[in-house]
Amino acid sequence: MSRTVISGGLVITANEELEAEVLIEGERVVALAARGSEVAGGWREGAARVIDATDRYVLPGGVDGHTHLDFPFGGTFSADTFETGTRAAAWGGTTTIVDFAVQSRGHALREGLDAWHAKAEGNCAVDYGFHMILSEVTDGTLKEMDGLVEEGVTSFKLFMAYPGVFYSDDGQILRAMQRGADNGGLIMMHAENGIAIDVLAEQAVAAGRTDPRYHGEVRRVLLEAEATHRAIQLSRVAGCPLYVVHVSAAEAVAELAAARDLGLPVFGETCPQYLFLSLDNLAEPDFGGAKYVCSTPLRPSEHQASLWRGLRTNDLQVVSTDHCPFCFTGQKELGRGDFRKIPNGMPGIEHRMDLLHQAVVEGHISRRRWVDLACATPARMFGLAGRKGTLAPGADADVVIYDPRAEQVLSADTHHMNVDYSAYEGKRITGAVRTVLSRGRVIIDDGRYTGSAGDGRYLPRATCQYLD
Ligand code: DUC
Ligand code: ZN
Ligand code: ZN
Ligand code: ZN
Repeated sequence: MSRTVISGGLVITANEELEAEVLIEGERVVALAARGSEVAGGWREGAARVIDATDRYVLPGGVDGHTHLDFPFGGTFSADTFETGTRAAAWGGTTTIVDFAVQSRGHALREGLDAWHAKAEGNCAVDYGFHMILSEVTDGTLKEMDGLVEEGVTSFKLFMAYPGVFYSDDGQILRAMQRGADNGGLIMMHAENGIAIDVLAEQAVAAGRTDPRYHGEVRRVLLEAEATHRAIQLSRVAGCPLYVVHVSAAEAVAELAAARDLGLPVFGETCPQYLFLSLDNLAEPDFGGAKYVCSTPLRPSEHQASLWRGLRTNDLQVVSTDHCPFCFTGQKELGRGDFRKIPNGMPGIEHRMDLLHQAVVEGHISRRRWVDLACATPARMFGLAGRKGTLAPGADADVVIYDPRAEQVLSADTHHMNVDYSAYEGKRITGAVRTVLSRGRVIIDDGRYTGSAGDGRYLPRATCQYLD
């Protein structure tokens, strides 16, 4: 079996920092040994390859628990395919994604899941799993949930937003939660009161307020907080854990914190766009605000302090991207004259590790918390513990060699996502991914892509391990 040794770096996991060398055999991490030790010297002699990580961090590959590749929205599809999106993920040090398969209304979960397998299989640069979006909760789909959990699709997203499209009412939500309590499936919630939002949106457009900024204004903070509160209470009634996706408002963080203070199994995720961008971006001229239209929306910058605090206090546990890119030309432009028609979503799969390193540099979080939020906890949350999110004997050899002193400027001219703008155009980042291994194979080699479509494998997942 081919041996690789990663030598000279600072190994950082969620739990520790070690000046250690990492021995990889085949697809797995086999052992760690103190830097310069006799044991490590022996490894280096017998290795097919020694990767020098001097002055660099050695991290577990990133786990992005929330992506939408080739995702249908508003009559168009997100611009990254599984091929382009997972390649961009690799460039950014993310070696595992969990994407959302979608049930179409009137159709079985199985049909949606099969369709997503067909999109992904043979095309991915990194390993991937699926959550399932429930667009319609019926007796049939409830029954199907059990089978999906058995086969490794162990989490289900429900929407309190988008009436007529993805929306579930409280009764449907309660029934899906009861099923999750029973079969171990984790319920993920898009928590916004979509019924009220649609009223406000219609009133805004009728009054001529059609620009992108009104997307942010009608999707009120209170309506995220109210839905978050309601989702928590429904999960208590059902007796199931709850994972709230893309939390953006301070008031929603407060709901989660209050629930967690009661000891409830309630979790929250936020995304880099809510930490680094704000409602002001939605007011950029010449329809430029459309680039920042996503839901939940970007908030006034005052909300960021609560999000950072939540990440530090563990009232929020995960940072994922909600990568859902639409090109400005031809896609975002569908909403000129009516912000409701702007496809909701932003690109981000490539820069989560970098933006969170920037947060380390700026003092918002520690290095270990960076790895925890981006690698270890999403792996445990979504049933991939032991294999993903850590560097320990037996884990998949998904490794990122990170240069913490490099300087880079984010730009659409240099990114690898298949989208014609960057949400962070011109932003300076300290730190950069240099080399990436996926199950022992080097797929980014000091700034060169050496992987190929089809390297990535499907990951059947266990149920949530966060409470184990
Ligand atoms: N929610 C998501 O999580 N992604 C895209 C659109 C949305 O509303
Ligand atoms: Zn059908
Ligand atoms: Zn959502
Ligand atoms: Zn999403």
